[in-house]
Amino acid sequence: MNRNNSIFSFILIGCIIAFSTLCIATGQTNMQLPVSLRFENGSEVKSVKDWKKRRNEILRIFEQEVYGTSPQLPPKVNFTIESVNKNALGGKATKKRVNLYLDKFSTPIELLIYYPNNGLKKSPAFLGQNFFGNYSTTTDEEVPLTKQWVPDKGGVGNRADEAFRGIQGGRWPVEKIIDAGYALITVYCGDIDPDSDTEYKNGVLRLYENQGYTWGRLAAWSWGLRYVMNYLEKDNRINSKQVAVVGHSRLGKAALWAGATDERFALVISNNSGCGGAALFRQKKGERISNINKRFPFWFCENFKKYNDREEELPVDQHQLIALMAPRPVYVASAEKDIWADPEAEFLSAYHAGDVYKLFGLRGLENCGFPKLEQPCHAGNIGYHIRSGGHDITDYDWEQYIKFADIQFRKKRKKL
Ligand code: GTR
Repeated sequence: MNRNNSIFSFILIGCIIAFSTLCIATGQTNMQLPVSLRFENGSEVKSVKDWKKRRNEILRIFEQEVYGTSPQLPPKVNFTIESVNKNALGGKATKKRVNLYLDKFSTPIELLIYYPNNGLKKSPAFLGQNFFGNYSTTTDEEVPLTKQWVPDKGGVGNRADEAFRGIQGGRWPVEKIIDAGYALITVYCGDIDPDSDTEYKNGVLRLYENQGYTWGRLAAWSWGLRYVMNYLEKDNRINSKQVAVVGHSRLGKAALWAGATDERFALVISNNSGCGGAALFRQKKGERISNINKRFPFWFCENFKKYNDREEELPVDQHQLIALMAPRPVYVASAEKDIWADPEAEFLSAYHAGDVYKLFGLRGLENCGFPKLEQPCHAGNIGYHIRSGGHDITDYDWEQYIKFADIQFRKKRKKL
């Protein structure tokens, strides 16, 4: 290569990098994304009324091709109150343990609930699943070890163990949440269905076996969150119109699907949810469909395997999953070093959900662009931030969720 050629190549590569950086910064992409505001028959979606029909088309595709079909929720919620401590966190909170039962043979779905003792009758709330059992979220010995199967790192030999108590406490800044005036409800995803290919006989999949449902584990966890919502509607200390569903990573994927399938969730928060969560499949820079189907063949429905290395053939992409939340607020968060979840793909998908919000006369991320680290975008109805650090849910993330929820819920609270 002569000198002129190499200078030319150097400039060309520089221009390409600068151009793609600019595109991401403005939210543009040259990926061919499936169009949300066009019906399957090709006609345009022009009004909110049209969108309600189009929404069903998109929901059905996600159900058939990605997450699988799930049963209706049982009409009744059976529960027992296991304990109440009105003087938790030095008197700031009431702590309650509630067990939900799907049938008399099933193992309970155990809820650990903290309500703020701030004199308000009903509190807005965050509901989130945990990875290893409620005992892993706290050093508080009043919370029993889970009796369910736990994955490696959550106990010993797949059984909960005292030595693992509180191992994920850093992900649950209860005091911060209580101080901000929110209740917190956490539940172990494995109480709903174990995160394992071989242990599924212990969860809700067994209850509905041989009834033709195609759900994978993510849909089962989402279904469980919805069942918890049935209970929250009966809990007189929770403002069930202001429940934010939040999840990290695989549980962020489940939180998004719960928000898409159940409009009772007033705010939906996906933390580092990546592939099968907030990230656009078509970006193909982080975890791909073939990777996730290989490592976790039980998370999605069987049809989803058709799209291994064939992302373009999937009739939907994740900006449409985010759009299914509209007009409710939704929040996507990324972490700089979480390349596997692909922050750009998470941002672009949140950005491209904006056309549906616009139809409702609401703002998405159009005035934001791909932000710098620790510069959250909270101005519209789609929130986004990217923070420094890796794959995790941190105090910084929670602080942003609280701020965004404050803006969105506007704190219309009744006094006792
Ligand atoms: C990874 C998986 C991701 C994400 C993550 C997690 O191994 O590839 O999709 O779900 O696990 O849940 O921590």
